Amino acid sequence: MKPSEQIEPYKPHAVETYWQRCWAEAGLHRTPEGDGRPKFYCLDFFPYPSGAGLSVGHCRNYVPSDVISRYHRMKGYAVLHPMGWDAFGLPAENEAIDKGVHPRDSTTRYAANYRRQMSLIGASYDWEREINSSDPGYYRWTQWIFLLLHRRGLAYQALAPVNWCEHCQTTLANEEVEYGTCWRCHRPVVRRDLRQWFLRITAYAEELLAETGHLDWPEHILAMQRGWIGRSEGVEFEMAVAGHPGASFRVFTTRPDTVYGMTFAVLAPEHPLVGGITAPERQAEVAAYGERARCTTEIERLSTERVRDGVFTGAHAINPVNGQSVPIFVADYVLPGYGTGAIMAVPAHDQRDFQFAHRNGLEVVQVIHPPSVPPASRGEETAAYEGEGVMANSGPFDGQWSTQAWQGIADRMEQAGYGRRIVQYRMRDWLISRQRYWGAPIPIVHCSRCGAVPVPEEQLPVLLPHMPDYQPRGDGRSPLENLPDFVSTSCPACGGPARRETDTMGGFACSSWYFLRFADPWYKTGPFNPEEVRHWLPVDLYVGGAEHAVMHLLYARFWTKVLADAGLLHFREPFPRLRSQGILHASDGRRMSKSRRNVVTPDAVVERTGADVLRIHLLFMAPFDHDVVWDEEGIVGAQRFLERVWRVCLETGSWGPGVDEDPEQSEAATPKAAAWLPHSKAAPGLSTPEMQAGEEALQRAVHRTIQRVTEGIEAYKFNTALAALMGLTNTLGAYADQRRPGPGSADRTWEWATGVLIRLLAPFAPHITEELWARRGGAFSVHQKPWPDFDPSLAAEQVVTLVVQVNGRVRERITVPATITDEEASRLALASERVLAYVKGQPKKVIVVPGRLVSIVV
Ligand code: ANZ
Ligand code: ZN
Repeated sequence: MKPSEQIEPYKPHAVETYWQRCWAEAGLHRTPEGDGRPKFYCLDFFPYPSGAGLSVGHCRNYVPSDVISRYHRMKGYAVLHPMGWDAFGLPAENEAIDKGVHPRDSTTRYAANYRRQMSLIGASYDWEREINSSDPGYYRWTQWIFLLLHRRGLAYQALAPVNWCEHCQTTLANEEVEYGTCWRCHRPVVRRDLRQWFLRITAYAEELLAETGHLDWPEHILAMQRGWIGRSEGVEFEMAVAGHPGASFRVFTTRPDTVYGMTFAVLAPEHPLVGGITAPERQAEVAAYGERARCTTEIERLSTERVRDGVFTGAHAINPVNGQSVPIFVADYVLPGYGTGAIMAVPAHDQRDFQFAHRNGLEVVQVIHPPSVPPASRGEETAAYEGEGVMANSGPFDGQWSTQAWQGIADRMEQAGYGRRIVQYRMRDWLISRQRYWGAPIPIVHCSRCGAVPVPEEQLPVLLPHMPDYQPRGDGRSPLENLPDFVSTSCPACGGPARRETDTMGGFACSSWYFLRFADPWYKTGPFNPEEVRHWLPVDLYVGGAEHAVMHLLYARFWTKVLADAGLLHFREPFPRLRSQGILHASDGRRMSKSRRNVVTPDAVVERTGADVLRIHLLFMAPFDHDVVWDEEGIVGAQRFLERVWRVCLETGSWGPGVDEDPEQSEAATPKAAAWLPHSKAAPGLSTPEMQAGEEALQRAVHRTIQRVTEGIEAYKFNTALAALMGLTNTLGAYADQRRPGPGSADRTWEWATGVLIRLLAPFAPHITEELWARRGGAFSVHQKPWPDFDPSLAAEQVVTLVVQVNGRVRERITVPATITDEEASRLALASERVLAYVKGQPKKVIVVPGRLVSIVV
């Protein structure tokens, strides 16, 4: 398409600032009250506002969720698209310490900056519902839910070996330990025995796991949740310690079928029985080993790369199925927090046991072998055989298939009364207390007479006192301990002197229920307004990254189930549908991070190209869920596309005045309407059969585009939706070049087609489309116009049958798309085997009559 000099160039910045102001003034993104329309709740993960601000990586989340929200508004839904700040917690506090500011000030400032940036990229949040989890009006309800959990026996205090980050001076939940390191500072986490608050998420393990089968979530996130919950079916049985009357320990195994192959047993170094059964001369060695294990991260302990070492206790255990006695070792590959913290070791069938046996010269007895391979003679194995097979060396079970023996041995253990089948979950209870300042205080008072007493509801919130100096104390206790006025209080039960709990809740508490608050953030009499929650929840679409797969997403599901069991919610899964965007790496292929100086901010890009171009670029560069590298050069493609749209839609101006006016007059009077005149090929008012055919083709192209864009958005395939819009823009350009709408007889098809283009593009590029809509005389706002419908029969790909002649004789008929080019038609005709039988070598001539015939002369 030739550029029209008459059209004023597209100036994104002026357009974008202008319309952003109009939208804000008109309250365009305010959530509609219940008005009979179906609701659509589109939610982004709760962001923690960081000082670095948003990068274009974050925009890969916020732009698609904005497209979805805008699309649903045009589809006639009442849309709730809110935003708020996960302001409490370790990330915010650590950053504030680094910068020497108070987290209250920094999170307020950073949140304002996030909001500015989100508006800059045209995100259509309902800012009236903005929430901040560090507001007392919010966290009083976080505390309220804690008390509800406490009342229901789901919050408890216990002394347990817990994850401790020396650098962050706090305990961490298991979910916050990544490969043995702290999720915030990435330093190794150690184990410490501390009295902590736990939430009994394990009580919901079974449901949390089962429900993953009904969630419309990305498969890899479901797999991570399932793996984390970690269900194992097995048998727990008791083993007596020889020579220690009354001493026994239980082991958990998923392979009771291998019990006759047990050649030793292993206790975790932390196992309570270790001290009691260790022979006196071995005590020192065993204690030293335990000390070393304590400093080893869990991931190292489990690593298959590691040398399996351990120490002999000097004691023996009795295998209950055959009465054999086996040596008891202490080794760190057995973890204290899983199963019973003790195992029966079967080196022939468990690789870790095999490695251990090899290193310590222990016996290997094979009890299962593949049918075709007889049991190896002792000591000849090179690796554990972990599969099924035929039983051997197993007394009455010899010759059985191992899965049958599994059941038989489990039955026998249960009948004899020393064992039972159990289901074991890998997930542990959620450690919620933190020895840090920046969080919601745990609403508990400790009384020497009454114990841990919940703060009465009417006394909530337990305010987090302002502390200019809030740094960790260095002794593992919360800085709130420094405030005698906070600590000393009276017992709500007996009125006697008491101490307040000084631990705060980990930040994941706040994000476990925020999605309920958005339904009515002004509600004063409870954490959420039951009526509004009934209307808006559950969330229809949740959008966010995979990094929260086993933290936030698991916790929020847990709290939802507890609230449902308390009769407060009508659903048990908060996010039935989740979509997860791929990661956007910096152009150096690494994660964008301030320390690497490779962060691209939306501000910088918007400054250069405008927000709509950034949006299109982000959506078009890769499928939504693919990881991708930021490519600044590719952005010119998006820029050219929008410039083309601009020209195509303004070229005729046929919606404005002048459409029905005398062409001579309108040229002078309305510059907009004059724009198409220089290219006009058709005589005014003339309508030839070719023109009609062109119109029909355009109509079909438009219907096809509506279908593709609609389906693209619904399937989160924004790039293919955009490809369809680019195609339509080109079609329109070609149409305009070939044939101008006849002045005086307005080309209604053209008007309609360009109007549809603007509406279809509106969710993707909200500013330019608003401007084009207005310039063409459309009423504010294009975002409130209905989404175009398509006619499936018109959207269907048109096909035609071409007759293929060779030297004037019909040899073949081929069915091709109606829009096929002449080159493509002749290529297809010449590719046909039937045709090739008559065409040897280069044909002399190929003539194509579009829609009818390919004539080949040889
Ligand atoms: C004997 C055995 C023989 C085992 C065999 C496996 C294969 P999952 O599937 O993850 O639940 N185990 C039990 N408690 C453990 C602990 N605290 N620390 C480390 N390992 C522990 O794993 C269950 C298996 O892991 C159990 O079954 C046990 O080893 C080991 F051919 O018992 B098995
Ligand atoms: Zn840390």
